[in-house]
This record gives sequence, C-alpha cells and structure tokens, in this order.
Amino acid sequence: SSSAETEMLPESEQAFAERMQWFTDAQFGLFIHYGVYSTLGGEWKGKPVQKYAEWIQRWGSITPEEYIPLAAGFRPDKLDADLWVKTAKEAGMRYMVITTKHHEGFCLWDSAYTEYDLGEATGFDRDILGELKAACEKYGLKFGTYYSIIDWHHPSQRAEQASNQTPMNDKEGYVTYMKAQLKELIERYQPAVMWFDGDWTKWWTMEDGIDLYNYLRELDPKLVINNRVAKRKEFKKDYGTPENQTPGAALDHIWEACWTVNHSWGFKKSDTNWKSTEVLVQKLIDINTKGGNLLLNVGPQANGSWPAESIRQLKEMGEWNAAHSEAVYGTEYVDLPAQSWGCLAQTKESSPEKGELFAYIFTWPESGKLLVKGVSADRAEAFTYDGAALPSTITKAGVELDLSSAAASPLATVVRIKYGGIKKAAAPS
Ligand code: H79
Repeated sequence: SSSAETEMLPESEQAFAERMQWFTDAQFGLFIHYGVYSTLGGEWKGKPVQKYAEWIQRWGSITPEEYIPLAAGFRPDKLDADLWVKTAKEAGMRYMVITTKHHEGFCLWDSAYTEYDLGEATGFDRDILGELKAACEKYGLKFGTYYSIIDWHHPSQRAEQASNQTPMNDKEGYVTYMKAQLKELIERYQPAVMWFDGDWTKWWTMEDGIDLYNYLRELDPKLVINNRVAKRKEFKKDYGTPENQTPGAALDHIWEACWTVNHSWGFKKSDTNWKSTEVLVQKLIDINTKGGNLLLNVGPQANGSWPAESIRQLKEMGEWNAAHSEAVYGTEYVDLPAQSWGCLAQTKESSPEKGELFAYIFTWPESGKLLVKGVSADRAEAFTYDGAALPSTITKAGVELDLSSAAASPLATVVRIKYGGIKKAAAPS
C-alpha cells in the first residue's frame, strides 16, 4: 500500500503521550470560521444560499471572477482579539483553532506566497493572527490554525465552479505552496495545533498526508496535527475528528468532536437555529466523559464582532463550567456501562480501591431513585456537588442513589460517588 512506502516519523508511545498531554487534558476548545465568506453572511444576490455559509462559492454557483473581488470588502475593524479570547476563556475553553485558510483559499495572514490574503487583497493591514496568538498567551489558551488542503483559489485547482472534488493540474507546485505557507504559519505564530480539512479530495493520498505530517513534525516536534492531514478514515494520528457527531462510546485513540453553535460554521444571517445551552452543556459532558474534547465553533460577523446569541451561549456554558470545575476538568473516562439518565466519569485520583465518580444527571428520575449501573462495591457514599450527603444503597445491579432530598439543577445535576472494595476494576482504558 502507499502508506508502506512513506514511513511515519518514529515516536515512542511515551513521547506521543507527552506531546499530546495538554490536548488530552483540554476538554473544551473554540473553533472559529472566519474569511471572505463572512462578508456574505450566507447570502448571494439578496437570497440565502443553502448549506454552510463558508461553502457559498459552491452552493451559490459563484464564479472566481465574482468571488475574488469580495476580499476587498473584508474589513475586520471590530475584531477585538482580547475580547474573543477572554470570551473563550470565560466559557471554560482551553484552546482555539481558527481558519487561517478555508476552501476559498483566502489567507487570514499576510503571506509571502499569495496576494489573496489579509493585507494585499483587503487593504486592511492588522496582523489578526498575531493579535489572537498574543491574546491566547495572555489568557493561557493554546492557539491553533486550521488549513484547508483543497483550495478553490490556487491556480492548480481554480475552476469556473467550486466543488468538493477540485480538479488538480499542478500537484507538485501546490504541495510546495502549502509547505511554504505552513512553515510561514509555524514560524510566525507557533501554533500548538495544525487542523487540516479537505482530505477527501481524490488527488490527496495517504502517502501525501504522511509526507506532510513528517514535514510539520520536523519543523516543530511539539506540534499536534489532526488526522485530516492524511485520509481521515484510516489515519488516526495525532487525533480523530468526528464532525457534527459524537461517538456512541469511547474510542481507542485520542479524539475531538467538532460541533457548531447553530448549523453553519461560517456566519450565516438566516441560520438562527442556535443550540440551547442545555444541549451544549450536555454535549460537552457527553464528549468529555467518552474521553474526547469538544471543539465548539462560532462564526464571527464580517467586521469581527460575534453574533449576540453566540456570546450568550458561551457565557452560559462558562457559568456552568465554573460552578462545576472539578467535574469538568478533574475527570477522565471510566469503563462502566452507559447510563440511561446521563453520564459518568472518574476523578483523575480515582483507583479501584478508592473510587471517585461523578454522575452527570440529564434526566431526573421521577421516583427519586437513580441506579448507577455496573458499580460493584462493598461500600459507597454519595454527595451533591457541594458536598451534602445523599442516601445510597448497594444493590446487585450497582449503586442506587436516593435523590428525594436533592433538587435537580438546570442543565445537568452533578453527584459525587465514593466507593470502595470494588470487585470489578474501574480502570481507564
Ligand atoms: O470547515 C467546516 C466545513 O466547511 C468542512 N468541515 C467543517 C469543519 C466541511 N466541508 N465539507 N463538509 C464539511 C462536509 C463534507 C462532506 C463530504 Fe465527505 C465530503 C462528503 C463527501 C466528501 C468527508 C469525506 C465526509 C465524507 C466523506
């Protein structure tokens, strides 16, 4: 097979675990889709265009002659990098990933290798990636860069009609271009993550992906690279990237699920289907307790301000996360059965002899009795998140909590369970 010809850079399991440590601990990150498409807000010639706003060039049948000049109207003059990152920090996010180049090919930094970028094509000369990187350093977030493999603007792929299978007439020239730009991004902004997309295009092979992966790892041995650098279905390093879906159970590799706060990734005026804070908080818990990170997307408006609804969504998530920080950040996957009422995780200090679980209750039991299935212990104690004792009994099926004296919290209710003398080891897998 092609992958046998190109070997991945050797790396011990321990070195990989160390390189990935901050990422596996991160839990929650901010995805930003921002580019020339943001200026259209998902509308072309006065009408909303179907599907994702960042794909408007395809779904609105916009030709390059019509699309390219739109960059002149891209003016992020209300972009407040400090506010963006502060908003993410207060939401409880630990990293961000921004589209430095989406499929449209426009570059959000002043690249030496194209004129279709912030600076030359827009007459707007702030270094917005530099501002965001500095804000991330200030607030202690990791800074990541999204980079699309498919490029509807590059001469190697430009066509009258953008599509999800771009034609390719100069792969060598394009790969040279990508490598030069990626080196530029790494040298200027030292991203912690390089987030590829567009790997499905037929001319991009597993071998190309492994070659690019090795190239980046040599440039920056600490860099974390998503699996779409190669072919996402087969390539799992450094981490898997389920999109708009959460796996039904834990996976055997590191992963991050990306979701967006409404339905589009790029700003879309007509997309007002904002997910509720309850859905978002429960999604974060569901993903984290299965061992993954949530990369939650916001699509800023053309001028760099965020839709008010997105600000509210993040603020409300942040309030829940801050009020339950031990249950959000101090936990890891536990190998116990799925629970019909919600999710389970164990603290990082938990052991089979001295088990410490968090139960995240989404569906409050009408009977007041809640069975935590599969916990086999000689003794168990349960508490509210704030430490008030809750009655519990050990049954054959698990630990049964009596919640009749407790009150359900909005969004999700967290209960602490301490148990001992376990017969079935609850070790992380
Ligand atoms: O940037 C956002 C979207 O614009 C981009 N990814 C997110 C993060 C995206 N582009 N397209 N899609 C998502 C959906 C594309 C799906 C398909 Fe395929 C591409 C269907 C067939 C080719 C990839 C490969 C998914 C299934 C097979």
